[in-house]
Amino acid sequence: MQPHTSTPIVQTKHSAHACLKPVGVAEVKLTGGLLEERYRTNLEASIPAGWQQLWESHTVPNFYVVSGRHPGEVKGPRYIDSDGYKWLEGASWALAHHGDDQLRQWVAEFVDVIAAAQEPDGYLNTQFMGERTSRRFTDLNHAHEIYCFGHLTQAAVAHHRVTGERNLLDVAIRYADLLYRLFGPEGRWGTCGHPEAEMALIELYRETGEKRYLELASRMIDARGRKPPVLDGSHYLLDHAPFREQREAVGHAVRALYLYAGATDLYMETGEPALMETLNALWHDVFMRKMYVTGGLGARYEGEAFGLAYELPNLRAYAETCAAIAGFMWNWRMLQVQPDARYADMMELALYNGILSGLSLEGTRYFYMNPLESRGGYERQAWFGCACCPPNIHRTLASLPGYLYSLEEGTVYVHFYASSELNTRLPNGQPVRLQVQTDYPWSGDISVRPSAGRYRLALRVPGWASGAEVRVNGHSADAEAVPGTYLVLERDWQEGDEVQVHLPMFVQVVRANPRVEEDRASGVLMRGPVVYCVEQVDVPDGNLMELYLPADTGGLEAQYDSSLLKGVVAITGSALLDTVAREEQPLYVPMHRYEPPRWREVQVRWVPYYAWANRGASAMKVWLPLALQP
Ligand code: FUB
Ligand code: ZN
Repeated sequence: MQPHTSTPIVQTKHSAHACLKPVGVAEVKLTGGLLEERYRTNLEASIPAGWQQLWESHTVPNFYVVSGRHPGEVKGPRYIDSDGYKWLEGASWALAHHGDDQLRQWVAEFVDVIAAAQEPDGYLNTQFMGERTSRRFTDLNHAHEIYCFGHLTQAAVAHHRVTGERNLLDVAIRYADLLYRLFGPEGRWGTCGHPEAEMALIELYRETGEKRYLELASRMIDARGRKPPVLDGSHYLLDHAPFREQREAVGHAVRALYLYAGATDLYMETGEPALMETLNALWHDVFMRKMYVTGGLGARYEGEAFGLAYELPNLRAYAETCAAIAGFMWNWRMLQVQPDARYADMMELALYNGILSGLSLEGTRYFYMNPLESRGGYERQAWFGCACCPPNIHRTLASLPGYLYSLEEGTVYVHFYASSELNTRLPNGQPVRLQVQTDYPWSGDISVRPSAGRYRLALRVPGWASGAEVRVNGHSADAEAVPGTYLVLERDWQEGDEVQVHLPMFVQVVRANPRVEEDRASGVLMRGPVVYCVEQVDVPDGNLMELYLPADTGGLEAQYDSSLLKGVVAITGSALLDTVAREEQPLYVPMHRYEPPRWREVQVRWVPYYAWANRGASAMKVWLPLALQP
């Protein structure tokens, strides 16, 4: 299927303050490797099963009820429509490469009933129609109406970009126009307790050229932190201070991160320095003080919220899948503003760990919380009463091709390495084709074959990749591969040229800043961007709770095993087991009676964190205490 328009996830083509310009989801084809496998599983298993779940959870039936096509009642939580819209966004991106008739039919059916459900004035929310109409916009704090509009609009933009059809876009436009009448400059101050519409309105502006949507998004950001408050003045709703005065990430993590992403979209259009000052401070707080080693965000169960700086419990980590995705979306926007590799590093960390962990290997079960430790019994589920995470995975994986590359005048940026083909045009109209071959992240060897022509290739050298090397046709590149930067190669490329990137993949013990008290005496194994964990099933000779990481990990071996967890590099080697019978000891003893561990060496296997809990609900640990004693 040929996309009708260009198919970027975030259309920065005309954004004056975005250095990078996007490539379309349809312009990149994943051709092999882990990301392609996850992408395909999403298309073949997750999205179809998601459609069934949307029926069973009453998400789709609600639209049939309010449109008068089916009798019955509207059911579900107030944000349930958004689950359907997120699925629809994912299904629309999927259509960019997957012209499957069945999927197209589901999308068409859903779009049709959504349009039929819309009120003549543009309003659309199954939970506030019919006898509940009088409650429209009476609870901006918690009702999620504008949030659901945001997801509708993101789905509509994706649907329009991929299919060229206007029917869903027109629904979103009618609703956006109603919101503009109510909350625009002629209306009252209003915004949603759950940000999301900011990003969506700005994308709608980019898709339609209608400035009022940008103006409304900007006004919704300005509505926060007013006195008297437009919302409830709380940290939870990010209403405690005007946005430009916020410096610390607080409150509900997904709400906060969507707000930051929307404000970054606004910056790309306006270039207002005060916005970037705020965004830089918030970015530093989130990614330098409040992020798990897996890229997970939002430490606290209470309020699904950010904790204090360095408050990162492992067993009780909340780390909602949606929050890791929201962080990924925000970093993508920061990266478009300025091609600084640290944003791509954070995206990659989240993708290979805290996002992929949200989906089971067979593709139909999900984690909502992504703890870094489990005592056993924690498993993925087929759906949730609050089902925000599953369709967030659908849309993220379905749009993955659009995240691999960006463009700048005369430059192609390669952000993420995956076997893929890029077919695009530079902003000056020059056609460019790249063919990338790699087994990344299992291997750090990457071959890039550019099509002929004069242009620059900007290749990301990940922050962890000490000793990286880049060669062109077998000769060392003139520029040095500095970790945490883009290495730029400018040439008159000839057909048959090959760039070879070598990122040394070695097993590293990673330690946390000592301010993360819980991880102070612990280490985690990483290999490239992949975080490893140990599951009890891989410690046959002892209790995972008593396992320590030896001081010398030089003997650990990393090997690809095609029969394990759909094919992963596993790490095997010795660890130390404390053989003191701890359960018979008192909880606390005076120092002089403390009995240090007595070690026994055991053979252990570490597996990628994203793949845990796919062999039963085993106990699991990411961080292991270091055997540094006595
Ligand atoms: O409130 C809607 C969604 O449900 C949020 O994004 C998630 O964090 C969960 O609270
Ligand atoms: Zn979620």
